[in-house]
Formats: sequence, C-alpha cells, structure tokens
Amino acid sequence: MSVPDGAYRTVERCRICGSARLDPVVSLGATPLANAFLAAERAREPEPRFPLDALRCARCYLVQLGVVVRPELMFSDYAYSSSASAPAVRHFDELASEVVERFDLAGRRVVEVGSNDGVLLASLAARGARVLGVDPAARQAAIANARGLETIVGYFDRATASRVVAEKGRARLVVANNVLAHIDDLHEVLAALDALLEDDGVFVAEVPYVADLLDRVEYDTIYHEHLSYFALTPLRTLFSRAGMELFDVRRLLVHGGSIRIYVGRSGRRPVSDAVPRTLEEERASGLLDASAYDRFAARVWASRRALLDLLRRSRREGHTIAALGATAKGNTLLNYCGIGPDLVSFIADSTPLKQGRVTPGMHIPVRSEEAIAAERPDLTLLLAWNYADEIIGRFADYVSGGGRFIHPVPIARILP
Ligand code: DWN
Repeated sequence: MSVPDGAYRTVERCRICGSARLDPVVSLGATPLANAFLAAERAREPEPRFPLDALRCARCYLVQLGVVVRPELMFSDYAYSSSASAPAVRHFDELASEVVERFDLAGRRVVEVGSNDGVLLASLAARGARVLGVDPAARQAAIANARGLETIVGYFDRATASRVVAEKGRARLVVANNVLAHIDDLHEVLAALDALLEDDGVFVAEVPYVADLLDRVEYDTIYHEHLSYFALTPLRTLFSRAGMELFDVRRLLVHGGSIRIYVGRSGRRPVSDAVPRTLEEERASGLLDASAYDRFAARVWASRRALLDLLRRSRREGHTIAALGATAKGNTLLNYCGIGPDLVSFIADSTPLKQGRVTPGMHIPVRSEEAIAAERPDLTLLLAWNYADEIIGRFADYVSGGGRFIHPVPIARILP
C-alpha cells in the first residue's frame, strides 16, 4: 500500500552533525511499522510500508535510518509495554537502585522520558525520588497514572520542559531508556534537557549499542522506531554541541547489547576512564571504518539464508514451528525474511495488548504464552532472543518434553 502524503520524510542530512555524506549500510526492503499489530479482522486491509534502509554518516559516524516516519503514526496506538518482560522489570529496578544511591535522589525531582507504563518510575518512587513521566503513548501513560505514577502524555521538547519547570521545578536527574534512538530532533531534546536539569543535574540514558548490532548481526533491531544506532563517538559530538559531556559509560547485555551513558554539564563532574577507553575501543576495533559496514551487509544476507534454510528444512521434515515474543525486531526479521504462517504457525507473547492480533506484514497470529504448552510445537523461534536465557529457563517443561528453540542471529541455531 502506498503511504499517506506526509507520512514520512527522507533523511538528507545527519541528525547530529548535519553532514550530507550519508553512505548506505544495508537495505531491508519496504516494511510495515514494527509495532503495528493488526486486529485479526483487519488483516485484509492494506498496510502502509516504508523504506527500511540504514545509512552511516561519513563525518560523525552516526548510523541512522534513511527515512523518518511521523512519530504519531508509530506511538499513538503503541503495543509495547515494558512491564510485559520480567527481566526488563528487574533491570530497571537495578538501575533505580544505582542512580538513587549514586546521585542522592531521595526527595529529589526525577523525570523519566519515555516512561511507558511506569516500570522504572515505580522503582525510583519506591526509593524516595519525586518522579514524573513523559511519554507519547497514551495507553501506557494511562496505566502509569492509574498506578499513581504521574505521567504527561506527550513528547519531550522545550515546551514540555518549560511546563515541568514551572509546575514541578528543575530536575536532579532525567533518565531516558531506549528513547534517544526514537528521537529525530536530538538537538531539541538536548535544549529541553538544558532547561530542565539543575546546574549539576545528570542525564542517564540507555541505548542499543551499534558495536553489538554489528558484532552479532542484530539486523532485526533495525526498524522505523529506531531512527539512530549509536556509538559513543557520535554521542560525544552530540552532547559537546550542547555544552554537555559524557562523564561515564557502561556496557550492558540488555536488548542485544546496550550502553548506559551518564551526562552532565561540561566540567561539572570527573570523567571516568571508561569514557576515553570506550572511545579508543571504537576507533581501534574498526567501528568507525566504512569497511565494517560493508561486511555487516553481507553477514545480514547470510543470516537470512541460514534461518530460512533451517525453517524450510524443519518443515519439510514434518516439524511444527511456532515463535515466542511478538517483538518489534521480530517483525523486521519476519518481513525481511518473508516468514509467514506457512513456516511459523503462531507467536506466543505475554503482552495482553498483542494477544489476539496478527503481526504487521506477515499476519502471524499472536497468542498467549500458554499456547506453547497447549500446542507443544517441535521448534519455537525466539523472536525475543534478547531474553533467551530467561525464556529457556522458564520453559524447562517444554524442553524436557523434547521442544527446542531457534535463536536466529547471528546465525540460526537450535537451543539448548
Ligand atoms: O526500543 C524498544 C524496545 C525497548 O522494546 C521499542 N522501540 C520496542 C520494543 O522492542 P521489542 O518489541 O523488540 O522489545 P522486547 O523487549 O525484546 O520485547 C519482548 C517481547 O517478548 C514483549 O512483547 C514481551 C514478550 N515476552 C514474552 O512473551 N515472554 C518477553 C519475555 C521476557 C517473556 O518471557
């Protein structure tokens, strides 16, 4: 289906440095929006598809999509709920514990950008922080507000920041997990940060790490919500232009590999050795070199071929196949590989919002997790592979009964 006028814009210049030297990295075709799960009765309606191409800025090295889809098309009817993944709830509780202690947040104002259904807000509030969420997804914000976790429905920009300062005062901490990648005008968000943060305030953010994306061929994490794919080097450029500096960084396993960055106004805080060490690692590893991205494109095609070979061979041998985790990344994988109900009969997922719907593009039905025990498929494709250990552990009965999982990237393999 052709897309409505104005549904997206083509990226002509890098969103961090403004360079027009944007080199192609990989093209994954034209795909529907990754979280646009359809009610089953709407599966025959045409679905808008958008070009899914990753580019690389030759000047500041930011990897970014070639188009920007209007955010309201992606987030107004949003299906993703942070609380649907138990490991994510634990991860955010650990983050809350760290930042409350490290930055003395008890009794202090903390604002979370992209607070979803309030998972992190709840952990921060439980430790005495005075929390406020900002999120454009009205359904998830309503869940947070119903839990007493005040959440503004909207996007984080200078207008929102000014409103918060006027009503609540400036913030000691602003936190944004899996948000920066979704933001087109990063300079606007940094201006909003500057307005909202106390003089020695801190910004903490988690973003998927492009080094892990390349190393593990995590091409499925490329979808229209994710406009940018960050390395620390372009992030340093971004923050320095706003008079801010990275003073610490940690590598994380979440979401296939992420980095947690700690940012303050320049000169306000001692800079950890982890920052120059990570920047040097990015240079020495070749992450900033164009050749790394040429190799990545070839490995994506090999990954696609290996997965299709495994699925088709398994079906020819009479094996039944389902999937677990109706993930956004799963929809990139399914659409790019052309995997439909003929290969994968259903997807089990713990998110009530997704159950009973079908996936965008390939229209695979989403059912509750109980469907795995009920149907006992021979193989289950892990579309939530970032939680593989947790899921395989929770499905021990399925495994002891002979069930096996398929981990799709970098190369499809059977687990355990
Ligand atoms: O950046 C984003 C990340 C944080 O979340 C968003 N733009 C979109 C979304 O991406 P995703 O859908 O690929 O994220 P997850 O966290 O990998 O999704 C996990 C999915 O798997 C959820 O729908 C819940 C489901 N799940 C499950 O059914 N059983 C998860 C676990 C751990 C389980 O045991």
